[in-house]
Amino acid sequence: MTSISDVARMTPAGANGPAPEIRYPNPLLSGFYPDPSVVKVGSDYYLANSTFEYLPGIPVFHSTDLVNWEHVGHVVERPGQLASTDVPTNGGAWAPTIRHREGTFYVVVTDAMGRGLLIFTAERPEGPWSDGTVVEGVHGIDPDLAWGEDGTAYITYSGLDTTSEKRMTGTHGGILQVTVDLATGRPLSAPRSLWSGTGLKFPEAPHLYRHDGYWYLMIAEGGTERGHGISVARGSAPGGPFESGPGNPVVSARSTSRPIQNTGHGDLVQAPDGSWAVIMLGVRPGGGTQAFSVLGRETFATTARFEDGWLRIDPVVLAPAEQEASFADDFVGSSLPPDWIAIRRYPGELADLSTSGRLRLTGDGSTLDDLRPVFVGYRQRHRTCEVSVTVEPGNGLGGLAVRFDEWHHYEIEVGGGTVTARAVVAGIRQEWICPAPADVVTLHLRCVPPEGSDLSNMLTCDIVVLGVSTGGGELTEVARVDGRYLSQETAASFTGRVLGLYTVDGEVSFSAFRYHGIES
Ligand code: 6LW
Repeated sequence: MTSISDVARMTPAGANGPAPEIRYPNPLLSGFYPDPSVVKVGSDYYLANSTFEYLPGIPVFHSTDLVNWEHVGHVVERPGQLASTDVPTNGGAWAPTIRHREGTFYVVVTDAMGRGLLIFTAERPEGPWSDGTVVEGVHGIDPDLAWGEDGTAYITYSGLDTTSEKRMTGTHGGILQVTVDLATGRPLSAPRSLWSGTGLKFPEAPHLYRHDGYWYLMIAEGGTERGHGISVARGSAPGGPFESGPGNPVVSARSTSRPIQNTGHGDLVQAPDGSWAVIMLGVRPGGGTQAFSVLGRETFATTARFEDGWLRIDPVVLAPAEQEASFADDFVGSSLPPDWIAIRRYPGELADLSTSGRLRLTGDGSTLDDLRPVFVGYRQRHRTCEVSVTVEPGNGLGGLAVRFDEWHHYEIEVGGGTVTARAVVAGIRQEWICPAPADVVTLHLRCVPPEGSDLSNMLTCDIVVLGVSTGGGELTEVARVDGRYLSQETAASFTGRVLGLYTVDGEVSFSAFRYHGIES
């Protein structure tokens, strides 16, 4: 197995350009971990991501080397911090910025289509974090927080109003800035326009940095799809004026055949050796020509440097830390590990772990088509993976699913003596039904590379195989579905695939959850 230190020594042939040095394992965080923000506090680093409608929200990771990251907590871990209960899909926690000043950690974030622009604070990055203070009257996404030399707090943001779903289709106000009283959330100035990029669509993800006498404004532009990139400007004050740098966008995978695409939306940080790194989002599409990103937007890292007073950022290089990884949950603790997530509610509201070795979920009639299914999930982290769980449905109905959102999900479920595999794509559904082979069955979900060399196979990303077995026996395949419909490009949600256990009716017992992923 390749170790992280082996990865750090490898230098591959570069696709589209000279081979860059590999300093960081990539992905840095596999699976749906978009919009990363990072802060250095002494010799410690903390990283936060968007979570949208999933809870707990905004995971916080810790590292001392920017290479190995440990999940230490969540900013959002109790009701009321976000308006998550009824938030529409793609609403919720969008694009946090994590910062630290004078002993306090700050996360500024938009609760899109929810509470609006929020400031959370904590004494420790693990939490507890505050209830969140609304920045009244400031409507935008991707807020950044920076302090001027006189201590003035600047919130710089992207002028897309997500206060309601309707407004999302409105005009884009470019990069804007207000000064704020962080204690009350009260804006102290009217929104001012700053440099908004080179004219590409969706100028967003602004961050301000002070370095060597300049204030640098780094933004993403081009949209969060294939045109995504990062552009840089500089000025002599945090409020500008800013002058655009040479060679913008300074990093983008657009129109290249690099394995990591959509690179952009990043945050700059100084590595322990004094060099610079940008932590940013990207996707790993699979399949020919258009290609489909089933894991959603993940977190990557790349090297950067200041040259002639300007920030240069190297392309992101694929360098998985390990070729294979496994996760098992035998449901022995009193709560689920923090990697489990749920939709518009907390896993703890759903999971009954009172019998060691079993997770019991009690259905309320809602299905995976609904906004708040009885579902606890684990992010798919590898494009090729195998998942299984043993299910005892009793008089209920429940199963194993791969979900992008309520309009896009594939699942296999058992109940009433029947096994049903189902594919739902944009509300269009197909079912495959067979008799249940036993009262207790193991359900399987595999994401495998497409077989065969005909064009339709080459164009797609993976095949999702849904099957059933009993007592450790052979798997009976119930359905095989083209995976491209559960991808960033087709589902068009901001999240990624989540593998999960769900119950529709009755009390269903799950045991021996297994995930095995292979880099492919
Ligand atoms: C986020 C924006 C973006 O607010 O997508 O890629 C939006 N960047 O900056 C949702 O993640």
